[in-house]
Amino acid sequence: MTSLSPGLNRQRYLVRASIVFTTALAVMGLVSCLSDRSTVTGTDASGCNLQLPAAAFGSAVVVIRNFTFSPAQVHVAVGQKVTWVNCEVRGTDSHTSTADGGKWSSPVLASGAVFTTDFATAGTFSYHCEIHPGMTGSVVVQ
Ligand SMILES: [Cu+2]
Repeated sequence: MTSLSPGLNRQRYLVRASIVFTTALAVMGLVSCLSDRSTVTGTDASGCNLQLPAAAFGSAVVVIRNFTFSPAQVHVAVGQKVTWVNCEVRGTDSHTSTADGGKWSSPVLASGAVFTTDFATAGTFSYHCEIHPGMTGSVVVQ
């Protein structure tokens, strides 16, 4: 199929760069979530669904875990897609990715669910989780 995009590589770098701010347990979960994305079926030990749909290929990936969007600010090129992956432990917390200005709104994403949307215009777009308004992030399209 398609090779992973520079956006995905950048995402991996950003997640690794944030390791010092997280607990060892959370890091293990995040790293396995990202590094095993080619897994054909289902779940890793932490319960994250690692199978991304074809529509997500070429995306920058934002992992949702421990009530946090990671990275909190994701940078993409005009026309690129962003995919949010709910990597909370299976059967626990659902989240959404909802633009503050209404530009996009995911359905409620149960743990393991994925949402992809594309960004056709440049700008900085803030978003939040409708269920947990304290969860915020932004997409910078340039
Ligand atoms: Cu949430």
